[in-house]
Amino acid sequence: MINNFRKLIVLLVLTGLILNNFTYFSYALKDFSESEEPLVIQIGRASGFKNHIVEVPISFSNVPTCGLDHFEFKLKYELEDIEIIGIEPGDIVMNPEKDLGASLNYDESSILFVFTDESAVGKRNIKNDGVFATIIIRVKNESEKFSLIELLNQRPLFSNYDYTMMPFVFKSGGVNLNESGTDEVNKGEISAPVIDLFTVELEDISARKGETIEIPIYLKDLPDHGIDGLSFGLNYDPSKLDILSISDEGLVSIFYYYIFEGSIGFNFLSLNDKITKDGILAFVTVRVKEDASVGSTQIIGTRNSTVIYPSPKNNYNLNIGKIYINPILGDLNDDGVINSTDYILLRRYILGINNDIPLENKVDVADINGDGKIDSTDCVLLRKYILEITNL
Ligand SMILES: [Ca+2]
Ligand SMILES: [Ca+2]
Repeated sequence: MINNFRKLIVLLVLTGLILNNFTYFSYALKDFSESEEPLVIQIGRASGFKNHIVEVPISFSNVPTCGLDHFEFKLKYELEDIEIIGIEPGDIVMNPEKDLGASLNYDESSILFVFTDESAVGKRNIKNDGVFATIIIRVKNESEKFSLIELLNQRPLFSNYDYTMMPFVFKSGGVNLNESGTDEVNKGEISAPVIDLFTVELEDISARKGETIEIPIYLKDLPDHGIDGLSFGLNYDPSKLDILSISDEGLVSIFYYYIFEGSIGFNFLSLNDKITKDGILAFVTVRVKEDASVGSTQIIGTRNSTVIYPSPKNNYNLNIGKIYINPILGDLNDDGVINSTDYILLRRYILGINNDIPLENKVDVADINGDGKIDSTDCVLLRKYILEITNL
């Protein structure tokens, strides 16, 4: 009897839950149908000449009465025309520091916005029409063009608290690149960048073929409040260089990297303490291949993505250097080995018999004792080396 009574209670509770959920769901649907027009996301327009700082607001209208609990959308912009340097949260976002995030992806030249009501009980749902966020932009180019900012169609979603998807419409905007602004809000102004950029830098370096060198990656001009992480990539020519190892200098608590056919990807995170002091972030140990051609080889930097809100100052320049590949000392004909042919070339060169050293900068290969002159002393030293009497 008691058991049956318990079963009845369980059944009643379950029925209650199901009915309750069902009612809740219907309510959401009712709410949804009440809003006749879909949510409209209007990307604003601005005008500016080169180096002007302009503002493009993203405004919401027809916000559903049930409110927006979480949403995400990605906008595409023209990387060669404009530079996105910051985000200002709009009035309709109650606690932007907690609920709003924005990041830039340089590979696809997009900006991603994510809003999640972190109260988790719907307290900060967006219920009003108005400006959601303003994009702060520096005009990079001058042309007759209107540089478009529009939805990048990768599954944007707008949801209410009950996971009901809201219908929406995006209206694109952008920046007119050859006009000074007319209306007050979007008038372009020449001003210093809003964000202090810090610098990630690799200096130019020179190395001989076959030589192994350590290239430092510097952090420069870090902001006083520090940075908590960054990610970037380096592309190099794998026919000329081998990456042997990468070591961090202990500035960061989490350090990831990968090396894959001509590119290195870095990811740094500082979990507890931010990095506040300039210094060497890491060393890349590179071996210049013996058969690499003489000349400079560039290391090209790529920035994959950067969070620009809520930590907008994690934005940086990436100054990437070159490696000048010098020939091997004593290898006058640049064939990768030092032998009697090189000696003969040097001897004939000194005697003025011929000028067959094929390299532009002869001092690089022929000045064996490094005194800046090519003379009989170098000849003697090279001969001793070939006879295995001395090292170079
Ligand atoms: Ca040679
Ligand atoms: Ca010399």
